Amino acid sequence: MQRRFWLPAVVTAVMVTMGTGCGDECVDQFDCRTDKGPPAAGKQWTCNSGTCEQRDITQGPDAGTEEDAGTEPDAGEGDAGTDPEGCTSNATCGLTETCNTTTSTCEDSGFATPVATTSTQIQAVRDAADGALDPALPIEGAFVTFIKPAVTGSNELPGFFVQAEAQGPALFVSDATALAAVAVGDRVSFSVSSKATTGGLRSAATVTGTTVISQGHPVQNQSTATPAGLAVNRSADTSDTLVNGLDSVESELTYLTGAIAAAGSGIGAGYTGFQITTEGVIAGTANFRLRVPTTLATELDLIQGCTFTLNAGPIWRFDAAAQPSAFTASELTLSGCAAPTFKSASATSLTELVLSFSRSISAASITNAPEQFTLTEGLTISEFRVEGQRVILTTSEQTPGTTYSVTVANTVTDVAGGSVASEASTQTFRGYRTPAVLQLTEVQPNATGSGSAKDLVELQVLTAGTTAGLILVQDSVTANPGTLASFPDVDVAVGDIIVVHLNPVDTQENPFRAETLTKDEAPRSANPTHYDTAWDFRGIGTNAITYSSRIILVQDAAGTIQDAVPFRTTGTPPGAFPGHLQAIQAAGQWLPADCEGAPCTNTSTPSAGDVSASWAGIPNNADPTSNSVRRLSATDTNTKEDWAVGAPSWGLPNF
Ligand SMILES: [Ca+2]
Ligand SMILES: [Ca+2]
Ligand SMILES: [Ca+2]
Repeated sequence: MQRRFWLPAVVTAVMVTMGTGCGDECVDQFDCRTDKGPPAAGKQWTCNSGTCEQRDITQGPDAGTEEDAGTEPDAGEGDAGTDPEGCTSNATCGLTETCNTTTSTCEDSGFATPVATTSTQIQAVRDAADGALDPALPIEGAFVTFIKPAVTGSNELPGFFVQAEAQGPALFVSDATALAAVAVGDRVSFSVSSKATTGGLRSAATVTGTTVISQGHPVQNQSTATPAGLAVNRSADTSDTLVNGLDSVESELTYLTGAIAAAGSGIGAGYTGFQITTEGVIAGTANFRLRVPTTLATELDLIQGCTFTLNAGPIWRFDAAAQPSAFTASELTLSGCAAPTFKSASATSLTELVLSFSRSISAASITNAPEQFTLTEGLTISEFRVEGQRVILTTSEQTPGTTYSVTVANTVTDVAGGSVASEASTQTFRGYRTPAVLQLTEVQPNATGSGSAKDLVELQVLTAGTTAGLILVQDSVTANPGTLASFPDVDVAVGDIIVVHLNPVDTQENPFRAETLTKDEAPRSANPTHYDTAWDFRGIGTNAITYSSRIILVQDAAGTIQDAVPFRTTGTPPGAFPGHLQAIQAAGQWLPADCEGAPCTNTSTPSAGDVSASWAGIPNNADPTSNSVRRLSATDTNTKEDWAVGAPSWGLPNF
């Protein structure tokens, strides 16, 4: 149970506009409190037919989380107040009634101010000029319809919405003290001492004397439900009502069903907006968007094409744009989103398998993981967890390199209830293998000619394993072109040599054949660019080395650099070169670690170029017989002394 406050301060403030009926002791509970003092513990004053009575304070759960709110089977038949089977809480009575739990009957709440008067009071605040209100304007007996929480990344004030009648008017209250005292379903009174308008939305910025009169009213029920709440189904309303008529529906509690008509876009820091279509608004428009915290859009994986139901949310606004809003998953129901597809499976350790899907997966849909994820070769599952679009399975111990398959049952669904498409439910993966560790040994950066003359990079295997996930990079992965090659899944042994062919001849008549099974799988006799003593891999598309001053590096799937070398030509390196050099120095991959205590730049002493290996002198239009830049010894000192230009040895050890 969270916060239940009874704030006694207000009574005089709200008394201002009310008088006591002739001959009666009271017209409402405030009279009683003023005349007779505070009620006994656990009691509250009510004014019953002009007489003050103390009654038990209703302690029902908040409406909306009440298990039987709105679905109470016997609260729907006609007059809930005279239901022979009786009420169980205020949530099963009419809005202006309370449940007498002693007699199980709904009774008039005894609060004298008619809801129409409360609406007039709300309208008076909406109509007031911005700024301090003197005297403060009372609002008596309004219902708290919705609480707007603080949202990560947004500096908008949290607050709550009040309303007395389904057709409004409504008001947002951003006073923090009042917010701490109320819950959805409360009937409250307070005085508004300052009013603000932000982005067109009117709010009570400061209120005093917040009093909770009664609690647990079924305010979030639809206005046509029994018992009736304040949420109006506006699915058939047109933009004349919802957008052009925004002043008349702003902040009101709304039920809305429709479709997400476009991808999400920014709609204020921390929020994502989606153009929507409904029965009444048939074309998407930027002035009519469903607004949700970005974290909720991610949690629900909201995408174009989903059908949504906003169960009860306020109509927020920004100037002329109407923004029906939801803040938690319980407020928004999704269906009809594109079915999730099972994209891939890969082992990340001998006992862990990661499955990737196109949409966020519902953890609740996984009720029996061993039956819903079936594995071949006797592999079993002991645990699972869901992280957005990934499902991580704990498996029995895999055999490294063995090919397995995993099939996902169509009972596994995304967060909107869509089944994993059955036609794409099986993926293969190989038992986990240690990633190989590679060292750069030889580079030809200047093979700009035609025919078979292409840039080459040679590497040697320091630690056996798979080359899957390794990448060859120029400068950094975020540079252009950045990644020169993504290595295939090949099991390599210590000492193996790999030759990466960048932008190779690769036509339909003469396709480049990368090797994944053996080093002479594509023999030189039939593939003249290949080396039978090395694994021949290819680069990405036409990516190749830019022959100026550049970093060449190899890194693993986790982003850890395995080896890196800064190469320079003559002349001043490109402006970005020192930054890339500093990055590999910081990663412990190059020495000196700095330039005499300062970052290495093109003007430092020594300069960035001075500490780099030189590949100057390599001829233009080089071919595989031309001089290359090569590592000189097996000892990697991470300095320029490790490298020199000279005769090539492609596919063979350098020394
Ligand atoms: Ca080969
Ligand atoms: Ca190195
Ligand atoms: Ca070599």
